[in-house]
Amino acid sequence: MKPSQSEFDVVVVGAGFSGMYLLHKLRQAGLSARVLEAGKDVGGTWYWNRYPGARCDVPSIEYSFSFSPELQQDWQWTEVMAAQPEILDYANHIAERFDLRSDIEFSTRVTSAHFRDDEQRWHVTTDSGKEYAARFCVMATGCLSVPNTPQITGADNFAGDVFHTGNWPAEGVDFSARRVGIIGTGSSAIQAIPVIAEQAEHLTVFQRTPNYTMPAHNRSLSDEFRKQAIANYDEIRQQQRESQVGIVGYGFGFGGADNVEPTEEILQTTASERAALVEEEGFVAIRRFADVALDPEANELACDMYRQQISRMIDDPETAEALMPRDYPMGCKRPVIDTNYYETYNRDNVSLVDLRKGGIDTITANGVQTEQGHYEFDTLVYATGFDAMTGALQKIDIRGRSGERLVDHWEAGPRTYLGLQVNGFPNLFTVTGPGSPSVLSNMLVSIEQHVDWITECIEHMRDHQLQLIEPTLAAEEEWVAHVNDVAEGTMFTAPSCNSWYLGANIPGKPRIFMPYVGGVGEYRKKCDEVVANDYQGFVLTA
Ligand code: FAD
Ligand code: N01
Repeated sequence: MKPSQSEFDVVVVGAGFSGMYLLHKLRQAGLSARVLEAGKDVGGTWYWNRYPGARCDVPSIEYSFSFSPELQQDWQWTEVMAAQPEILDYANHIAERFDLRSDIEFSTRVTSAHFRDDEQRWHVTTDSGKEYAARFCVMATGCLSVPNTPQITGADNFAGDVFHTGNWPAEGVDFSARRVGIIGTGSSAIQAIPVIAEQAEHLTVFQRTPNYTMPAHNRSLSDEFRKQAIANYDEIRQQQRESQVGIVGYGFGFGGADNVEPTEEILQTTASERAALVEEEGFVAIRRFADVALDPEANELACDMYRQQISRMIDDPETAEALMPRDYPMGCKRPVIDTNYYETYNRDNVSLVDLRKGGIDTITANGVQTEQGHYEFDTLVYATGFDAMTGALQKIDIRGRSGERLVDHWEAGPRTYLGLQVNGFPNLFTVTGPGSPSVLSNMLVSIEQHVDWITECIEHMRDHQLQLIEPTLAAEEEWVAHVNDVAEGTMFTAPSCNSWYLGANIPGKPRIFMPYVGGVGEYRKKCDEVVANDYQGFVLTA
């Protein structure tokens, strides 16, 4: 790396899997690139989210890159779904294998990115005041990279240690002999709670909305299974790319309805048949029914089966009742899978505070004051999620043509063409941006597709002496309308659903369904068609 150099073909913001693969591809294309990363090392999500229990819920065989056949052959995953340390090892291995660190500046937060009309270049500024100029700027800033800490009165008064699952200390936290309070029961909390409970003297869980979660049935991968998977990689990758969510399910199949395609209809079953299924198979019985995802009445029957299984699993009836999700459909939020989540509530050292009975008033020096009483503990964990999809982009002062600010363009919610570009912001790309399948998919499949598309676009421009690319307003409007249309009528946009997909977890954020629900296969076809039709919907200028 030449430290003094500040002009590049491309500046990339973020060194998670997106930024890492981008750097590799850009180099292969013979382009000069610099990656700027706020963290001290690579890995993004897997660098920041080191909370106990953190792991992937996509089969590791599939939550991995396909771009290098050698990497794919060499890397040996140990479990069906890898834990955070193993995924971070994988990121580090990639950084070393492809010598990526030499073009990444760590501990460098980008604060602004301005397009200069006179130069037709982006000027990118960092928190240390350094400035970079580049023809292209790619935001690989992540969809879940800005932790959300709710503004609760008195938060600063808490005298003990405070942690956020999304910004966990690299050295870890020893919870032994500690009384711990955790706020939130989303995916992160559901992974962390069973592990913290095993260590802590006592754990108090503050739950505002109970979640739907299915048992993960994670297990080690046998040598034989791994060998077979690696030998079948070409086929697995092809299927992933053509699928709805980028997952073939290689390695899933844990017994019961986990093994079957959802083909049955819950609406055709009787109450006693459903009860018998719950008795036999537990939560996973629900997976056999195809209509649950489509029909609100079917969905409610599935929710009822779900609650029956909670009753069966939880010893204390009051705790069981508190854990039962009601009033919103199953499948409207990001699916959650767990290991020993409900079992944990049968432990003597775990208590659940159902905030539906009375919310949090204040945080005090030694606990949380709710409308139901005061709960004491000495360590506080926020498992309160992220300002998702738009958060990282809107934290940067991004200005396009004529100084237009991205936050203004997105005042009523994010607007993009294909989740790749924004009208008025030439030569700025977003990886897995709003309007693309992104968080509704196996992200590594979507990241590879976006990075390939972006790099090939930049190469095309170079080879044809083109300076600028930008979507037309009409193409952007049409795409935004299409993204909304396909989400309409799905469980995702049910009026009772308050998911981060809709921005509903952040006060004041416009309620818009942000990712594209049309599926990674269809989306890929659309992106390829756009290119085949001479970058239809984009304006490319010499
Ligand atoms: P990130 O990994 O988020 O990386 C973005 C990087 O950009 C970060 O390192 C950040 O520091 C940096 N950055 C942001 N803003 C700036 C700035 N202004 N200046 C400099 N640097 C900046 N996806 C799945 O498909 N399957 C899973 O099982 C799965 N599990 C997950 C579990 C957790 C706990 C979380 C939080 C997410 C999970 N995801 C999962 C989604 C996950 O984010 C993606 O799979 C993937 O890792 C995203 O990679 P990325 O490089 O696009 O973004
Ligand atoms: O965040 P969340 P997360 N008072 O937003 C609660 C990925 N991920 O970090 O539902 C009290 O889901 C909030 O309550 P409510 C995955 O994409 C994947 O857990 O708003 N509670 C909720 O319970 C996931 O979807 C894995 O009522 C408050 C919780 O905090 C995404 O990351 C693992 C509150 C936040 O849940 C985010 O998951 C981990 C308040 N003021 C993460 N504010 C895998 O397994 C918020 N809450 C792959």
